Parts: sequence; structure tokens; C-alpha cells
Amino acid sequence: MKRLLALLATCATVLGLTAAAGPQAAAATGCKVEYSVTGQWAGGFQAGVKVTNLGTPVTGWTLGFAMPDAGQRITQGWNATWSQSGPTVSAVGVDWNRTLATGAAADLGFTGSFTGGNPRPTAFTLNGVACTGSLEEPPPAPADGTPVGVNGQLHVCGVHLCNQYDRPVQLRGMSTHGVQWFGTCYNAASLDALARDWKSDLLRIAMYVQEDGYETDPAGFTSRVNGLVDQAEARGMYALIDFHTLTPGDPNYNLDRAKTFFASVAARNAGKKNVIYEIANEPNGVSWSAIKNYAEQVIPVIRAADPDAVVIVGTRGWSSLGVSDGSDGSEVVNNPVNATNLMYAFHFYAASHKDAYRAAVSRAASQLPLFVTEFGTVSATGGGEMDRASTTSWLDLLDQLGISYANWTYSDAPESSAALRPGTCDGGDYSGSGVLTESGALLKNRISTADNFPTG
Ligand code: IDC
Repeated sequence: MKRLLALLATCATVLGLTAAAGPQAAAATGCKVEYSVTGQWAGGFQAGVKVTNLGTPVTGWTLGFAMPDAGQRITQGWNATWSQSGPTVSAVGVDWNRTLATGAAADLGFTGSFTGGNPRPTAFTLNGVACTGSLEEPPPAPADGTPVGVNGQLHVCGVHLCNQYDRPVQLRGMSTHGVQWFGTCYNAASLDALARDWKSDLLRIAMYVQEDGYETDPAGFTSRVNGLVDQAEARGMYALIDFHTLTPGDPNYNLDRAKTFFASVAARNAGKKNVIYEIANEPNGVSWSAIKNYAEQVIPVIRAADPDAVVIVGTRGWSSLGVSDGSDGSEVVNNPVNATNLMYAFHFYAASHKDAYRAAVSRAASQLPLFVTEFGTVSATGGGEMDRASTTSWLDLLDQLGISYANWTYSDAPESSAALRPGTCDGGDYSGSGVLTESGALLKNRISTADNFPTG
């Protein structure tokens, strides 16, 4: 019994129960877990887990935690659907507790076996957010007037992106750099600056699949993406979930990963209005029919979980509508993806892609719903001189056609495409006049002008 009491005390400290007991002056983010061992016997134990949602309301949740080692097994669980892989445990909310308002709690429990050591789980997370139970600054409430607040759930109407009033809208915003490299750039201060100073309508979340990305830690990258979706939502911005395939260029190489990833993020984010799915960043060295085949396998996975979200598919030749491979948008017009509520990605780098590409976009725009999910003001390497004249021509054209866009990148990468000066993300200031590069200053000027979204 002594051992049991000691264990309970340790859990209380580790899980931050004392911190959470204070007065809640303001809404908090995150979650609190109260874990207690309710019985123990040779080789087995029973535990209760009470998880309180301290963040925005959730519909559908997954509680994650880690057993001390893979020898400790959940043998039976209740009030959730339980699974375990190695030491990693997941409990998914069931019909009667899947909706958790702010401050609401779910009571779960399980019996477990253990083969030695202390059967105390650690690292509790709710939908990927660590359950530290501590009170943090409240995320700014999405007041009326935010892009998501005004436009609500988007859909494709004709060749346009339309809002809840069935009126065409143009979203203007920024893309992250690879979150595996520049994760420190995406925090409360930087996202506040993006939403409030830049008045960005969207955050594209670039999740590389290779290059130390998703394939190295699927669960970890999935929860990072989900965390950024929440951060965007809290600020009234749309979140473009970019499955950033690049090398190899055939998206079918990542087909199984794409299905797993999108099944998970679509289920988790189905209730949100701010999510758009981009299923393949830049197909290259691959035919349009192979891309189309990939899309027709991934889209149903998304629709099964999140039926009403807009999906964007990359196009041939690094999302150039085939132009960089000597083709053009007619190959898509003549053989479209068999899906509704779908848009096609077009990418450009202003110093590399000029009149011929602009002409191809102008032609395609009357026949295909286009979304410029990535572009740079510089050369296709992401570096070199900024081309102000070409960038201005491009942005004027996109404004005229009402095509939405995201600029590469909202980061402090040491390359001219980055909007923030190197070192910015080491500090806390994202708003000062000194933090922007030449490209960042141009983009902020363009993006921060009034949207005038139609509401009637
Ligand atoms: C570049 C980054 C660079 C990084 C490289 C790695 O800017 O820091 O080392 O990726 O692959 C794209 C891609 C995008 C590229 C960008 C610039 O979608 O991943 O980012 N670019 O080269 N298409 C055209 C240009």
C-alpha cells in the first residue's frame, strides 16, 4: 500500500495536478490528466484516467500516452477504443464522450499487465497536445471578421473557391517552410503576427514526407500538423495541410503513407471549418494519368472521414499544370480527376517562370479551379535575387482572376524566398520593422490589404 500511495503522489506531481487546481481566470489551452492506480496485484494493475480538455472544444479526440516499456500492456480498457503499439497507447473517444467542451472531462480506465518496473505511464497528449495541465495564455478568440469567421466552410463552385454564402473568395497567405527544419518559427507570437499584422487568410503547413519528414515519425508529424491546424483555427485562419512530396516526384511512391496520414488528419479535423487538404505538393517526372490515379485513391480516404472539405491536387511538372514538361492545363481539362470539390495546384517562382506560365494560367483559369498553393518571389531554387516586376505581374494576375495563394516561406531560412530575416525565430519579435526580408516586406504589403469577403 505504501508503494501505491507513493506512486499516486508521484503521478500528481508529474502530471501537474497542483498547477491545474488554481483559479482559472482565463480560458486555457491544452489538457489535464488525472491518473490514478486503483488496484494492483502481482503482474497487473488497474488505473483510472480522467482527461480534461482545457483547450477549444473538440469533437473527436485521441488520448495518447507512453508506457514505460513495451512489456507493459493494456489488457482491457473502457470508455474509449484502446490500442497499443510498442509502448505507445492510444485511446480514442467513443460516441458518448467524443465531444468535449472546454473544461469538460472524460473518465477512462484500463487494466494492464506489467513485467517489472513501475507501471506509470507518461507523456499524456490530447489530440497531440501535451497534457501539462498548466494554464497558458488563451488563444485569441476568432472574433467576427476573421477569414474563417466570415467565410466559414469553403467549397468549390465552378472554377472558384466559394464561401458559406456561395460567393467566390480569394485567400492570400503564407506557407511554412519544412516543419521538420523550421518548427521553432511557428509559435504563438509568430502566428499572432501572421494573423494580426499580416492579416493572412491562411497558413499552409508544409509537411515534407521525405528529407527527415513524415516518413521518419508518422505519429509525431501528424500531431505537429494537427497542432498547427488548431493554432490557425484559434486565429481565424484557414490551414492548408500540405503533404509535401518532392523527391521522389511520383506521388504513388508515398501512396500508402498518404492514405494513412490523410485518414488520420481528416478524421481528427472533420468538424473544423478551416481545413483544406493538399494531397501532393509537386509531382515531377511522372505522367498526369499517374497523378490522377493517385488522387483517385487518396481523395476517397479523405471524403470518408471529412466529406465536405476542399481537396487540392498537385499537377505535372512541379505543379506547373504540365507547362514545365512542355504541356499545359489542357491535359487536365481533357482528363480531370474523378472527384468533386477539388482544385488543382499551380506553383511558380517569379524569377524563373514568366510570361509563358502566366499565359497558361490565364487560359486554364476559365476551365479549372486553380489554387496557387506555393510560389516564390525568387528563382525556383528558393534563392537568388527577388524579381519584383515578375512577382507584381503574377500577383496582379492572381488578384484579377481571384486565385488564392500562399507564399514560400514564412520562415527565417537563410535564402531569399524567406520572409523573415535569419535569426528571427531565435527571438520573440515577429512584428518589428527589422524582421522582414525584401520578399517578406513585399508579401506583407500585398497580403495585409483588406479582403472585403462577400457576405451576401
Ligand atoms: C526548398 C527550400 C530549401 C530546401 C529544399 C529541400 O527552400 O531550403 O533545402 O526545398 O528540398 C519547391 C518546393 C520546395 C522548395 C522550393 C524552393 O515545393 O520544397 O523548397 N521550391 O526550391 N518547388 C519549387 C521551388
